[in-house]
Amino acid sequence: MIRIAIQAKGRLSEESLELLKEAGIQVDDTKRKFLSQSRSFPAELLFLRDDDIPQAVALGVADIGIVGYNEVLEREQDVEIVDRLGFGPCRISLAVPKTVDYPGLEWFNGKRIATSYPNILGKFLKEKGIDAKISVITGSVEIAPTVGMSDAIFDIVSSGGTLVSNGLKEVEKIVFSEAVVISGRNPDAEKVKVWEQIKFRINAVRDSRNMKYLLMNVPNDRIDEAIAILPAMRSPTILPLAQSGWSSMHSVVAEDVLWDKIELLKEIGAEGILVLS
Ligand code: PRT
Ligand code: ZN
Repeated sequence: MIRIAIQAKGRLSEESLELLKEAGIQVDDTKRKFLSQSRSFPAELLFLRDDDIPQAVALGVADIGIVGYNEVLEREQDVEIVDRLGFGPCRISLAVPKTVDYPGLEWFNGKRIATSYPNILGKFLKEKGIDAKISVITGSVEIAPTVGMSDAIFDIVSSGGTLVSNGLKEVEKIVFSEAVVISGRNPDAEKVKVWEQIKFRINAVRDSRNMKYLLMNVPNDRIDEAIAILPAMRSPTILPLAQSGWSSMHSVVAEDVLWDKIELLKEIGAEGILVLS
């Protein structure tokens, strides 16, 4: 039995649950408890605050965890990043009041910076030789300059809307984050085997999210050109149609190039094009 720690409630919890569910690790989340056993896989889910996930994994309370990379960096626990998941993208940035005529990092010398990420910020300032005072605040960091608690902030930014509505501007992007999978340093062999299974499933789910299944009819004398347009995972599937001179072609195509490929396929005479998720 492998134990997976995920965020109980917050920005990463739904997507973490959804990803595990698509990977065949389902729990009855309507009755979400602190610990829930999966009905479909030898795993149990431990629901925690995101702040506690790196430590839970480092201590072996959970075997693996899904958490923001920002928390992994901040908590400085002995864990390994084994996979990047792509959801929950954000950055941790330095922001100053929008009226500041910002000259560069030296502006922060002698300033007070409010943050919930003192370790990451402390290291960064030290590395850059900036002498600033760090004030640790756990919530609503963005209001600190307005109420006179700090001159600047170091906080998570996603769309940037929160900064703008608090009269701040982003001046330095320091860390880029996304949800990651972490594991302890020395998992036992049995757990590694189960984890490899989960990893395979997660990768398959993640890959399929960005892929589309494409079906079309192609004149037989243009098949070589169609294959050149559509290099699939191995190569496209081709089936003869009842109507002579035509074949049906099936392939898997990355979403970001799908429409360009379809234009090229139309130019070589492909018809009846269908796109499936
Ligand atoms: O209760 P718990 O401790 O588990 O949750 P939490 O409140 O500490 O974290 P939560 O649920 O807010 O975020 C979980 C994780 O989501 C973070 O650790 C990041 O990895 C990731 N993430 C992605 C974000 C954001 N985007 C985000 N926009 N975390 C927080 N924000 C906040 C940010 O703090 C700021 O207040 O959203 C605001 C900025 O958003 P924009 O879009 O206005 O720039
Ligand atoms: Zn938290």
